[in-house]
Amino acid sequence: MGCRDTSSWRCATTGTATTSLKLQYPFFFFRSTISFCTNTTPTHSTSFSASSSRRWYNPARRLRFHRPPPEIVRHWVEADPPLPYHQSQETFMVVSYNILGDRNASKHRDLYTYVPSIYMKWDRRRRIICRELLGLDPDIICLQEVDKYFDLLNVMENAGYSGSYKKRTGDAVDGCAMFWKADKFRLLECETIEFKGYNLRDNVAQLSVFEMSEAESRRFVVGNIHVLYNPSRGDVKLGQIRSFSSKAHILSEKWGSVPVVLAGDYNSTPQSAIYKFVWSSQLHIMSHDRKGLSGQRSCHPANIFGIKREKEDLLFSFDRFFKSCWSDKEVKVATGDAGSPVVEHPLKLSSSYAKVKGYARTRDFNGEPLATSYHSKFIGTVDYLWHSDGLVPTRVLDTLPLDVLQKIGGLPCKELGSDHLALVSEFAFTCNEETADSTGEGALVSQDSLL
Ligand code: KL2
Repeated sequence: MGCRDTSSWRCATTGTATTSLKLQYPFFFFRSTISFCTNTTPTHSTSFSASSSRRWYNPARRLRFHRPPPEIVRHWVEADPPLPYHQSQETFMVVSYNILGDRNASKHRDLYTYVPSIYMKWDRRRRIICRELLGLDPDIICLQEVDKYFDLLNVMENAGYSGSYKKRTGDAVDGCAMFWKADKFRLLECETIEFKGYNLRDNVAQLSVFEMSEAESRRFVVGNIHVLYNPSRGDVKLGQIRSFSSKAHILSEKWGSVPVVLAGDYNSTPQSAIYKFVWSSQLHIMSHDRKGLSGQRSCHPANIFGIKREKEDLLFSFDRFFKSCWSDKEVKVATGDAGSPVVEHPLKLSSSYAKVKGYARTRDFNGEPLATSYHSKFIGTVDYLWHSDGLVPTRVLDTLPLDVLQKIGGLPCKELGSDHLALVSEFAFTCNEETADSTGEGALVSQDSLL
């Protein structure tokens, strides 16, 4: 485990990305790698100690003004304004992004048949991913499939972030990484989960407790998880999410029942029983086909785009006809108790995107994005930003419509560095109604004082 707390210099990325309805990319200056970024109206000057001493090789050629084509510009959607005394002034923006590990990109090349090789190269993808992240100017970033952590840490530290990393156990080379603005938050505690310790495979998760530097009463837990991929092991997925929620709840209670954000790639779709489990906090597993719990199997691009598939996975067709039963061992993995057919978790969670209405072209009937991931064998939603009571999403960065993705043909592409889209939500703290003042201004109540 490696929580590092550093206070490095900040680049001037403040402003544009968070104030506009559209995602406005700032200007970028490239060298061989992104070493710093700035926007048109820097808010403060900084001493670029390491980099400023080096000369540009050819400044005119190196200077790039980056603007994505209009169809892949993502739009901010604002929450219907809640009553002002229900939310606080302090907000923070969280990103959840599966960045497609370099090893996975080469190991599963069959998933990227329509992607030109240059768009698969890590150096290029890293530049695009960092440019997108820094352009968003988020407060907290939760990444999955990170196998070149120090490449990212280098860029993120230069932009004023601190970071932590947890690699998966076993043979895997990737893991979860979290970055946060070092000057805006104090890291009070961080914890990692190795699911292997619970007989729940080699996946991992991170949990951090933050305090806002300028409002010490504002504390919250952020979790970051990459749930097991295997589409037929819904029992393991349930077990991982159950343990993750339980650990997050314990940390939340420890720091004064503080609110929780659980970001990550859950490898389960919004139509699935696992999704239902996350938002309703419980699931009777016996009424569900064990191998279909995650919903991943009905998301082949050919099915979604209405194109006839030449051949279907034989195993999948077989599974569809024969419902898979539950052994005692699988029940125990899912619920934690071989004698209990009900799996439960302790948090009451809502999904940010489902709470903030988007455009019909980008959302399903739940309000979830139609797709957060797209490659040759899958198009659909598996990434989420869940939050507990105590927080409200004030806006989210809408995803892309299916027809736009279909036109692109597959991710990554020229403009997008991963086979997933970054999910982005801004949160405000909700205020206790009795303690809100009569002017309608949110009262700044310490969570501790409410105990
Ligand atoms: O679905 V993912 O991609 O969240 O985007 O999580 C896993 C998959 C990731 C880490 O295990 O690697 C990808 N077929 C397709 N994708 C796979 C496979 C596979 N057999 N195995 C791993 N991944």
